[in-house]
Amino acid sequence: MSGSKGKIEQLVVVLGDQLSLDISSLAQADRSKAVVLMCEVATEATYVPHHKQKMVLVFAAMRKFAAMLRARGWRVRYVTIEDAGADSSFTSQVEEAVRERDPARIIVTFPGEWRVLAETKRWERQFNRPVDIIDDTRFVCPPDVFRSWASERKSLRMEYFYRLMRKRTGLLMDGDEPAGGRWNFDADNRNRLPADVQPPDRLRFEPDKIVREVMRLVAARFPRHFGSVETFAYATTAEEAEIAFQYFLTHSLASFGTYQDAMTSKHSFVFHAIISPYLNNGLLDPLDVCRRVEQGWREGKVPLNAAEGFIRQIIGWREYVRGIYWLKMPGYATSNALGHREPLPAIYWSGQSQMACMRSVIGQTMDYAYAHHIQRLMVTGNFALLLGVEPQQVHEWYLAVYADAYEWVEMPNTLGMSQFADGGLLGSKPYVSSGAYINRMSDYCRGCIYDVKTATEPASCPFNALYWDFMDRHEDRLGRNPRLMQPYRLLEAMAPEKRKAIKTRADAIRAALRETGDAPL
Ligand code: FAD
Ligand code: DLZ
Ligand code: SF4
Repeated sequence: MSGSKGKIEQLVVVLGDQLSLDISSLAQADRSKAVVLMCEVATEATYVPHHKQKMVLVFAAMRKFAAMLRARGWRVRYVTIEDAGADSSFTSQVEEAVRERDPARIIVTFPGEWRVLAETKRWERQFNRPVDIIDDTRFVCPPDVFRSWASERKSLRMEYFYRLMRKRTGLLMDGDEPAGGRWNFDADNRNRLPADVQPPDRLRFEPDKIVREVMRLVAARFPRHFGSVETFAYATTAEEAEIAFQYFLTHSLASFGTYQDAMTSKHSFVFHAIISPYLNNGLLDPLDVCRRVEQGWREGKVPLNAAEGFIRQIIGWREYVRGIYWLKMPGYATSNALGHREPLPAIYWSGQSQMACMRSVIGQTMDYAYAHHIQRLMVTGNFALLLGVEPQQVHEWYLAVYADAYEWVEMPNTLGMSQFADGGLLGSKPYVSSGAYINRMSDYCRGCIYDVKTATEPASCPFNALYWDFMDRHEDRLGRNPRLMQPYRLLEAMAPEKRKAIKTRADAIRAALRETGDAPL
C-alpha cells in the first residue's frame, strides 16, 4: 500500500477490468487532487473458482497498471491480496480509504457487473459523500441507447443492432451503404480446417518477475481453483497486448473468417485473435482494433469476409450482449425457460472424459483458460444444453474457467445464446446439434472411442441420442419453430421403437454422468 496521509479531493476507484489509461474515471479526475484506489480483494477472487491463469492475468495486469499510473504522476493506493483481509471487498477497501483520506467525492467508471454496480450505488449513503458513477466510454453503445433501440422493436435480433453500430461507427461503410454491398459475409465462413493448412503458433509472453511472483501467490493461495498456472502466457500490459494484436493482424486475420468455426485437437487457437481478455480488461481498445482491421482491408491486405466477420464480433455481438445484460438484469440471472435441472457433470471440472471432443475442449480450457467461440457453443455448451443442465451451473462454469470471463459478456452468451434459458431473446432457436456437426467441423471424432454415426447402439456418440431426446422432450415448446422444421419432421418419421431406444440411451447417459461423472459406452 502507498500514498501519504491527509484529506484529499477525489478518490478514484479503478477496478480490475478498467485498466485503460483513458478510462472515464481517470479522465474526469484531477491528478493533483486525487488518489487512485486499486485493490485485490477476497470477494472478487472467490465469487467463482476463477481459473488460476485468469487470476494471474487480473492481478499482474493490475499491479503493472498501478506502477504505470505512478510513473505518470498519479498517487495510487494499491492493496494486494496478501494485505487485504480474508473478508475484504471493494466496499471494505473504499471504507478504509475514506477513513484515512476523507475524500470530498468518490469517482468510479460504470462497472461490468450488476452485483458490483449495486455495491457502488450504496457508497453514497454509506460514506455520506457524492459518488460519481461515470459511463464506460470504451463501449460504442451506452446502455440507455440500447434500451431505447430495444424499446422500439419486438424482436431484438443482433443483425439489426449490428447495422446500427456500423452506421454509428462508420466502420466498413461506403457512405450509407455497407462496404462490398452486403452487411454480413458469414455464409463464406463455415470451412473445416484442411490438413495442409497450418495455423500460427500462439504468441507467448514469457512471465517476468512480477508475473512469476503472482503465479506463485495464486498457486499457493488458490490451489483448488480451476486449471493450471504453469502454462501462463498472456500479455499483462497494454504494450504486450498491442504486440498480441499485431501478431493476429499479421498471421491470422486473413484466414480468420474462413476457419472461424473450425475445431481441431491439434491446435487450440486456430486463426482466432486471442484478444478478448485484453479487450475486456482494458489493455486493448475495441474501436481501435476494429479501425485497424478495416484499414487492413482497405489497403488490400485482408479479405472483406475476414474483416467484416471480425468487426461484427466486436461492434455487433460484443456490444449487443452487453446491451442485453444491462437491459435484462437482475432477472436475467435466474432465467431457465426450458426448466432444466440436471447437475453439471464432473467432467467439466476434471476434463477427464471418454468423449474426445469434451476432453479436448475442457483440456485446453484447463491449460490455457481459452476455447474459441464454436468450441464453447457447440461442444461444452451444446452438451450441457442437450443434457438439460441447470443453466445457472453452466453460467458459473463459464464465468470461472475463461480468462476473458466477466459477467456482462459471459452471462448473455451462456444463458442466452448457449443455453436458450431466456426462451429465445438472443437466438431464434437453441444452438443444439448431434455429433454430425462436431464431426463436420473438427477432427475430434476420428480419435474418439464413440461412433459418431450411431445413436442407440453401445458406444454410440452421446450427442446423438441426447440430441433427439432433447427434441422429443421439448416438442411442445420448439415443435412449431420454423427453423426446427427439418429435425421435427425426421422425429415424426422415426419408428416408435427407435424413439424409445433413444430415450433409454439418453436416460442411461444422464444416469452415468450423475453417478460416475462420465458418459457410458
Ligand atoms: P475471436 O474469435 O478472434 O473474435 C474476436 C473478438 O470478437 C473477441 O476477442 C471478442 O471480443 C469478440 N467476440 C466474438 N464473439 C463474441 C460474442 N459472442 N460475444 C462477445 N464478444 C464476442 N466472450 C468473452 O469475451 N467473455 C466471455 O466470458 C465469453 N463467454 C462465452 C460463453 C459462451 C457459452 C459462448 C458461446 C461464448 C462466450 N464468449 C465470451 C464469446 C466468444 O467465445 C469469445 O469472445 C471468443 O472466443 C474470444 O476469443 P478470441 O479473442 O480469440 O475471439
Ligand atoms: C475477476 C477479478 C478478480 C479475480 N479479482 C479482482 C480483484 O481482486 N480486484 C479487482 O478490482 N477486480 C478483480 N476482478 C475483476 C472484477 O471482478 C471486475 O472488475 C468486476 O467484475 C467489475 O464489475
Ligand atoms: Fe464428440 Fe461424439 Fe465425436 Fe466422440 S464421436 S468426439 S463424443 S461428437
